[in-house]
Amino acid sequence: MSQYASSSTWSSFLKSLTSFNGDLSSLSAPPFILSPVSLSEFSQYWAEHPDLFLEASFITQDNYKTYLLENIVDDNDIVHINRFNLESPEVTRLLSVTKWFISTLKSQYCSRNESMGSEKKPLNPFLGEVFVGKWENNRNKERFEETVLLSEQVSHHPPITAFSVFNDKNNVKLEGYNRFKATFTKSLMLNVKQYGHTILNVKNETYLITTPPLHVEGILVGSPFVELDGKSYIQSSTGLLCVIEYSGRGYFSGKKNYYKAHIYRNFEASKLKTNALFTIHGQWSGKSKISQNLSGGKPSHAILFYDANKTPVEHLCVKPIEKQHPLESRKAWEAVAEAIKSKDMNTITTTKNVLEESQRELRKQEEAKGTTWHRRWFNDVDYDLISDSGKQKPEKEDEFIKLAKLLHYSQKNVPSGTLIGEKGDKKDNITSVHWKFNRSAWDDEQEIVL
Ligand code: CLR
Repeated sequence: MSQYASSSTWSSFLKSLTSFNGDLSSLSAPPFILSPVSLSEFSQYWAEHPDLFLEASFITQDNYKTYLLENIVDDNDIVHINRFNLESPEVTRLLSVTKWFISTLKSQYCSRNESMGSEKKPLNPFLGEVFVGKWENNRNKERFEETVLLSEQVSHHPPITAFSVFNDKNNVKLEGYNRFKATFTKSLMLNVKQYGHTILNVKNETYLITTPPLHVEGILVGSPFVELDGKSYIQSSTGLLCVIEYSGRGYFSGKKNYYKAHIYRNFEASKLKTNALFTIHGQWSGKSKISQNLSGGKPSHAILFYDANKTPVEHLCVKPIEKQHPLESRKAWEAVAEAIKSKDMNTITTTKNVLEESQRELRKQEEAKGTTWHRRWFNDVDYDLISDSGKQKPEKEDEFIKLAKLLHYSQKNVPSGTLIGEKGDKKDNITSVHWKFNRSAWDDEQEIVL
């Protein structure tokens, strides 16, 4: 229990949650539960293991049989490893991408608990806020070169963050966007549905990645933490598919942060778990093991696949605040962040008001001029090919359309991971607008530097 949980400010905050209207920015929470970090920074969690982010690009026809296994070997597993049969570079690369994806989860969902003692309410990014930086990969500079992160707040209400992570040297790039909807249960648990998707591109292969629903526990006692629910998918352009199922303590395992991932030859095969080629299971915040499914669906001996606690993160390098552009997150929020750190409610309110007031002023000016805020590096593309919204439509060879077909994935603005025909997809009048990265806009960027 947090030392603040019994305070009167916390109990009146809890009371205010019972009339929550879905808009988190309208919740005024006591200072100890406020984070000085903006949501626009969360995009960095996609690559805090830059070596794993790039790994699939090093798996080739020549090394696919041994590459992954050499890198995961725990001494005790040697005898079992030789029995693994990796049939193609495509399969090995999907296993590698799965390992990287699992490695992102601890950063995405546990890092605030580690750095600040609990999950906290992040700063709500303003429209046009950007967060940029790079991983310099100094430990293996020759091979890795630098990986760049670009994150841009493309919508304020509702909050939508678009992002891109790319490594030009190795031709690996990722792009996506995220939005979420949150509701409180009667027992004051926060249920969160994520919207949006991410596409990873490794040389000639692409992967469609969906993000799972989650809930925040521990709010009553003042120490919130995240647990993942439901499923997420990694659909490869080769047809191969990884389905990941999440559960917390006491659902289908006694452990927190538990998951089970199955690798299938394709979507059809995924209808039967015994069709899985490989099964990976464990805790995404701890150890995971992998086994190969032998004929008849019987798993081989499971060997260590990934250990989140033995693989330290590499933090993004961000310019010092003095060198940042006014739209850069840490620069724009500097005064508010300082006030939050000193837990001074009055200064928090006044500094926040300054920022919000100048945003309102900008919106007013735009309205008067009949213009809208110019998105820097991302475009909203309308995947509804029938109705005309006046927005940009996807190109013929669009990767998202191609991958969505393989996964029978809904292209509508429904919770991430919704397949065609599932609840949500069946509703009418849902748009199909998704944010796409515009690389040439970044190449032409004059004002914001890394
Ligand atoms: C944002 C996108 C990231 C993954 C991710 C991780 C944790 C989520 C966050 C997203 C959205 C905001 C979130 C957070 C956990 C808690 C926080 C839901 C989906 C809410 C707003 C905090 C509520 C504060 C309580 C004190 C009530 O890639």
